[in-house]
Amino acid sequence: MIDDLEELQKRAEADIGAAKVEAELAAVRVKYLGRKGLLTQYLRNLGQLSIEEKQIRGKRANEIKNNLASKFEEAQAILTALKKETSFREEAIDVTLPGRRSGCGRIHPVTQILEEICTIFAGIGFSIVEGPEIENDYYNFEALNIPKDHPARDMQDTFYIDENIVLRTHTSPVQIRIMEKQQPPVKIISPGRVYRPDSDVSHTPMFHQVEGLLVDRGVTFGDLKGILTSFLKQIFGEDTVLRFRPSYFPFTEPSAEVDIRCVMCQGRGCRVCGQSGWLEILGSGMVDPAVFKNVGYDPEEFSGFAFGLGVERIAMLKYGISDIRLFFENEKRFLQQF
Ligand code: 2U9
Repeated sequence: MIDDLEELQKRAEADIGAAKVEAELAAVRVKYLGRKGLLTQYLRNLGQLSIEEKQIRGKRANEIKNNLASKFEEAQAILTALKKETSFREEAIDVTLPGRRSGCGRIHPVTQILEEICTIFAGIGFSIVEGPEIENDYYNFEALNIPKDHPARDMQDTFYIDENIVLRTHTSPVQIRIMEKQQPPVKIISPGRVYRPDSDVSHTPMFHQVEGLLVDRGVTFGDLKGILTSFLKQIFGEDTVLRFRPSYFPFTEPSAEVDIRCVMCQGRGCRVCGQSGWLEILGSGMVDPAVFKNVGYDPEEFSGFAFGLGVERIAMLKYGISDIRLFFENEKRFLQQF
């Protein structure tokens, strides 16, 4: 029996030594010293022995109990210290590490081009005006001589909010609103977001336009050519070659599209210009007399020209980007190039 007691002590000491965390140590304490613990039971069973045996074994068992109690205390102190040390290490902040840089923001490439276009026209004496992105049928279509049955009114080309309210499909309504309020001379550009339900490599449902309008007495197609030539040479370079090609818009007559010699292949023909050697850059024309009548200008007294361009398209051609959607994905590595 006494050997069992020594054996019990040895095992208890081994178990204490093996406990790696406080919870394990607590389990070992219950195993030996708990109410149903091995040593507790041993002490309880002493009553069955003779007085002499009881004295010897009882004394030894109590010695072992006290010894184990202090071993538990020591182990407990070590594990508590270890836990503290581990948490200190895990939660430690290395104040010598370099800080994390938050990175410096920059102007979006589309905004850069938009600002560049505005700066050029401001330099030629145009004022910059803005207006609502949600428009009614009259300002977006009717006043611009786009009748109800015109293809541009088709549901496919316009986001309708209801029968009368649309997301503007161009910034022209801004110019109608200005002309309603003031008499010529008018010399304005209207930059801003416009909306059309199109989506592919060269169309997004929202894009940016800059439109321009110059109205005065005696404005001619020659003025249109002069101003747009000056603008395109400033934005694409002094050597830019351009051509004016007859076209049709409901709000201008006559109308012309302006092409520049392909910036990728210098006119030899490539994928970007569809082998034609030319790139369509903007639309333009002399303001249709019907539009002047709608705003109360006398078309006999005043004439003017107007033009419109897509900002993303200019940015794509200037930077050689083949997919317009890249501008709106906000991929940092793409944006950081500009
Ligand atoms: C008023 C009268 C006339 C604006 C014009 C264009 C031609 C044109 C397109 C270019 C590419 C739109 O962004 S795009 O898809 N625009 O071709 N815009 S003339 O004419 C006006 C504007 C306002 C009062």
